[in-house]
Amino acid sequence: MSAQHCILVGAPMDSGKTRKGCLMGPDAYRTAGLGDALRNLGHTVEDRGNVAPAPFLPKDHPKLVALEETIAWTESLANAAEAAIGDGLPIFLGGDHALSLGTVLGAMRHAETVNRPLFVLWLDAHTDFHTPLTTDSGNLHGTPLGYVTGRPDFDGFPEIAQPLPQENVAIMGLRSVDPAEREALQATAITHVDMREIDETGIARPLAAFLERVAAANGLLHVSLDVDFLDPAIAPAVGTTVPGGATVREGHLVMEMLHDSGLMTSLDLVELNPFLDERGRTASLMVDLAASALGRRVFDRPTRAY
Ligand code: HAR
Ligand code: MN
Ligand code: MN
Ligand code: MN
Repeated sequence: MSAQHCILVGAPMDSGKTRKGCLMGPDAYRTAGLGDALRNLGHTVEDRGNVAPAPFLPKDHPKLVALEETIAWTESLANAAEAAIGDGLPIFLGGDHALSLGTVLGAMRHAETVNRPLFVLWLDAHTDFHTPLTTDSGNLHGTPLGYVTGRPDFDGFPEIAQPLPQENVAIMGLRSVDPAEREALQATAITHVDMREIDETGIARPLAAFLERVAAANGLLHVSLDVDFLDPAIAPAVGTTVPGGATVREGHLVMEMLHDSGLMTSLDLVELNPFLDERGRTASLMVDLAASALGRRVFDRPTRAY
């Protein structure tokens, strides 16, 4: 993969749930040296600073947390994402996972413009497949995959003209799925790989199969990396820790395979809560994973037979 133009887009969004802190994420990634890590790999890096939400009027809702603010972020991030994807490889620095309501929408609009199919790889302990009606917590960070695949009841959000086909979505790392999500997801063609499957077969096989499908369709690939995909023992800076997550090596292997595929066209780094971190180690690990996705490696892959 040749040198890329990496575009950092800060999305200090904190409205997708009640616990605060993800708004510090973009600055933590900058402090952890994301820009230099990418420059050291030979890429050019442009930091576009932080996006702000469109103007909004907060209202109380009986269940949903910060609905108007989340809609406002979705509008501004969709525009920022659509523009950035046309200019290089955007890396969206979250911010909680509700930011993907906007970034994936922007990627969908761009894909439509260039007339190529969009695929989404969702690396997460959770499916984030709720609708505003099915969520029990009221936290909209649990809904972005429901939104972009065209599930109903996203009143007030930008309309999804052409939903993402279910066949174009793969979720990997699952270990916390609400009953309503499980039931809805099982009726879809979305690829869902839980931690047991990763234990049994390794993560390389399902990932390679998905990447082959993206390549065969000449697709664009948006990758959404939730900190809680990783095991909390190595990535404590997240509000929704679930034990039994991906190891450091499983995380890097995914990123290295993404780099080798040459398919990734946009990347979200989400749910980092620096207030919960330990001496910056989660932010640093996420920076290292992003570097692997952009070509950092120990050696080129050996071609020898063992
Ligand atoms: N399913 C739960 C809910 O809807 C937890 C969702 C957690 N989502 C994130 N992003 N942290 O994956 O409340
Ligand atoms: Mn465009
Ligand atoms: Mn998530
Ligand atoms: Mn999650």
